[in-house]
Amino acid sequence: MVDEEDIILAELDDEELVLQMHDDLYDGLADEIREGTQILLDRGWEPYKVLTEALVEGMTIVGIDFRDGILFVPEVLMSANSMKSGMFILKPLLAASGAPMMGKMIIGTVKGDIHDIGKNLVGMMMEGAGFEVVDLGINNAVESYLEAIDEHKPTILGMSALLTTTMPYMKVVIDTLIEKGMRDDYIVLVGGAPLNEAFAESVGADAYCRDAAVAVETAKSLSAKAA
Ligand code: B1M
Repeated sequence: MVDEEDIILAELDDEELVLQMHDDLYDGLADEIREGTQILLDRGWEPYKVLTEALVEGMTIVGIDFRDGILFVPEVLMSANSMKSGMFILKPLLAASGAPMMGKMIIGTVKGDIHDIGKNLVGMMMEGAGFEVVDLGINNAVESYLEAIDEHKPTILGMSALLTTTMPYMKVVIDTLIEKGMRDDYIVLVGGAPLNEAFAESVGADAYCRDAAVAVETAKSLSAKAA
C-alpha cells in the first residue's frame, strides 16, 4: 500500500498530479498544494489552467461534500486555506497574464454583527472558484460598503448576518443603493443562518445563499447572466 507520505509529487505525471492535488485539497494539505502548484507551473502549465483544473475542480468536490454534510466546517476551512496557499502563488501570475477572473466580490458582515466564520468561508470558496474577493470584515455600516464599492468596483456585493437583530440592516444597505441609483449595477447576495429566500426577496437582494457552495453557484450563474 502506498502511504500518503510516500507519494513524491514531482514523480507523478500531470494527470496523476492533478488528481493527487484534488485529494490533497480535500485533506487540507497546504504544503502539498503549494508544491503541486509550483510543479505544474514549472512544467509549463498556464496559471489559469492550474487554477481551474487543479484547484477549482478540487474545491468543487469539497463544496459538494460540504453541501451534502459529508465534510464539516473545520475540514472545509483547512481545504480553503490550502486553496489559498495555491492561489497565493497564482494570483500575481494571473494578474500579469490578464487571465479572466470570474468577477470581483466585496463581502462583509453587517453593522452590529461580529460573526465572521461563515462569511470567511464564503470568501475563501469564492476565491477558490476564481472570483476576486475583498473582505470588509465585521460590523460594517452602510458607509463602509459604499466606500468599498467606490474603491474596488466589484460586480457582486455580499452581506452576511447571523443575528435576527442585525439582518434587517441588509435592507438599509440595499435601500441606500436604490436611493443613489446604484442598485442595478451590482449583484447583491445575502447569507447567514437566520435568513431565508423570502427575507432576501423582501429586502431586495438578488439571491439568498444557504451556504458557501450555493454562494459560489449563485455568483457564477448570476454573473454569467449579467455578462
Ligand atoms: Co453567536 N449567536 N452570538 N457567537 N453564534 C448565534 C448566531 C446564535 C444562533 C446562537 C444561539 O443562540 N443558538 C445566536 C443568534 C440568535 C438570533 O439572533 N436569533 C447568537 C447570539 C445570540 C450571539 C450573541 C448575541 C451572544 C451574546 O453575546 N449574548 C453574540 C452577538 C455578538 C454580535 O455579533 N454582536 C454572539 C457572539 C458569538 C461569538 C463571538 C462567541 C461567536 C462568533 C465568532 C466568530 O464568528 N468569529 C459566536 C458563534 C460561533 C455562534 C454560533 C454558535 C456559530 C456561528 C457559526 O460560525 N457557524 C451560532 C449558532 C449557530 O449558528 N449554530 C451563534 C458556522 C458557519 C460556517 O455557519 O455562519 O451560518 P454560518 O455561515 C454559513 C451560511 O449561513 C452561509 O454560508 C456559511 C458557510 O456555509 N453564509 C453566507 C453566511 N454568511 C453568508 C454570506 C453570504 C452568503 C452565504 O454572502 C453572499
